[in-house]
Order: sequence, then structure tokens, then C-alpha cells
Amino acid sequence: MSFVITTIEDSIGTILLNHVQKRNALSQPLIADILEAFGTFRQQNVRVIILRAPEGATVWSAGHDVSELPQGHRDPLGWDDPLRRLIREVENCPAPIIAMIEGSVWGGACEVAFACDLVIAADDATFAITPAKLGVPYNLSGLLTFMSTISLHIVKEMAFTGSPMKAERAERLGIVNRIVSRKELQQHTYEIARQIVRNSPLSIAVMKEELNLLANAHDLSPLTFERIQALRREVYNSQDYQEGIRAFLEKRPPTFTGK
Ligand code: YXS
Repeated sequence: MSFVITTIEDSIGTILLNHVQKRNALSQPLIADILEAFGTFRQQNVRVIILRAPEGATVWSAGHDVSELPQGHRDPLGWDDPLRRLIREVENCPAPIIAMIEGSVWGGACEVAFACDLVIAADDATFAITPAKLGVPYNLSGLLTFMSTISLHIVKEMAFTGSPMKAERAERLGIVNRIVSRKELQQHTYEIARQIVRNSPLSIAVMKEELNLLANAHDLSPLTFERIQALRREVYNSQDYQEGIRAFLEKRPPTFTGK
């Protein structure tokens, strides 16, 4: 069973996230369907991709599938984690990807949306960066995705509070390209997509890769890398990490002790 619905029209490919029962949580099967769609679109020479939820969605995506996170003693966001693979595929896809957002966006789904090349949101959409609510030590490249989109103070505010940010403020801060009413969202998003389709796909693909390479150009010494790995290991080996995951699965608020 596929958790996405894909369509291609006028060189525009659309991936509609369709696992509503689990609020489009980014599970391994859902991510596999998205990646399969990327492959099909590449074969069909699609020039723009739109990533969306069903019309009227209350939740665009609830983020990483928490039931798939390790219960401890293993990096929850290692290289091979499906969410990490999805982010890399979004960034490496030659065609620009537009995140068409309606409803609330949570955790790793915020990173997916912000890793896209443009974000067009309904004016009642919200964005919440949630690792601190679960005790998750977010990974380095994931934080860089946020830093490439959001100023440092705002990243810290969103990451430390875990509180949803309204689309209006996200637009004011340049985190999303445009907000429109839900009624206008689809028409506006496809109008921008058509503008892109009319331009040179080679030039756009090269500029996308250049811009992403520049945005990710950060040198890090091996010593610093090892320090960060040790810090993150301390967190995902902690009782707090296990409490965060367990509390979510038991549908109760977590009690963090800092241990
Ligand atoms: O109880 P059932 O079986 O019907 O399943 C429920 C939820 O358990 C499930 N579900 C999820 N399952 C796995 N992972 C998730 N992230 C997830 N979110 C939801 O979907 C069914 C319906 O959920 P329910 O009843 O809560 O729906 P609702 O409409 O009342 O509320 C929608 C949300 C999105 C407000 C609520 O589901 C929620 O707060 N979800 C968690 C959002 C979140 O904290 N996401 C972060 C995931 S962890 C992550 O992305 C990164 C690792 S990190 O944390 O580092 O950013």
C-alpha cells in the first residue's frame, strides 16, 4: 500500500503525503514511497516537485515516526536513518522542490520542509522544532538545515521551547517564502511552479547544487566532530532520552531529570 499519491502534469510532479491515520509521520515506508516518487520523476524529466498534504489537512506531517526511534544506546538520527536519507535526497534532487504547507508541521518534518527549495504555506500553518520535547539530540547536518533557513536566535527559540511558530511570523522572518489563504494555496503554488518550469532546468539544477554546497560549506576539525559525537552519545544514552520516547509512546507528558 502506498502512503503517497503522485501525479505529473506539465512537467510538475506532485507528491501528496497520504498516511492521515498517522498524521503523515515520516515512517520508513512513507519515506520509501517518497524516494520512489523522486526516482520516477527524475526518469520522467519532471522540472519541479511539489510536496503536499491532502487539501484541508490539519497536520502536514507529525515528523519522524517516534515508534521507529531507538529506545536508547543508538544514534536516533544516524546516517542511515530514513529521515536523514530523505533530507539528502531532497537536497540532491536536481529539480527544485516546493513544500506546499497546510496544517501543522512537527520535528523532522520541519527540517524536510525547510530543506525544500521553497516553502509556500497557508496562513494558518504552524512549524514546531521538537527534539527538546522528546529528549532527542538532533544531528549536526539537521541543525545546519535549520540554520540555513532561520537566524540563530530564532533556531534556538524554536528548538529550546519546541513551541509551534505561526506562518505569519515565519514569513516575516523569511523562513517561508510566502503565506496565502488555504483557498489560494494550491493555485499560488502551482503558478510559481509553472514560472520555474518555463526557465532552463540545467541552469536551475546547477544553481540549486551551488547554493546548497555553499550553504553547507562548514569546515569542522576531527576533534570538534568527535566532541559533538560524544555530546550526542551522552544524550541518547541518557535516562531522559528513554523517558522522552517512552512518554510519547505512552501518551503522557515526560518528566526530565537531566540524567
Ligand atoms: O494512537 P494511534 O495509534 O491512533 O496513533 C496516533 C499517534 O500516535 C500517531 N502519531 C505518530 N506516530 C508516530 N510518530 C509521530 N511523530 C506521530 N504523531 C502522531 O498518529 C495517530 C493520531 O495522532 P493523534 O491522535 O495525536 O492526532 P491529533 O490530530 O490529535 O494530533 C496531531 C499531532 C501532530 C498534534 C499529534 O499527533 C502530535 O503532537 N504528534 C507528535 C508531533 C511531534 O512531536 N513530532 C516529533 C516527532 S520526533 C522528530 O520528528 C524528531 C526525531 S525530533 O523530535 O528530534 O524533531
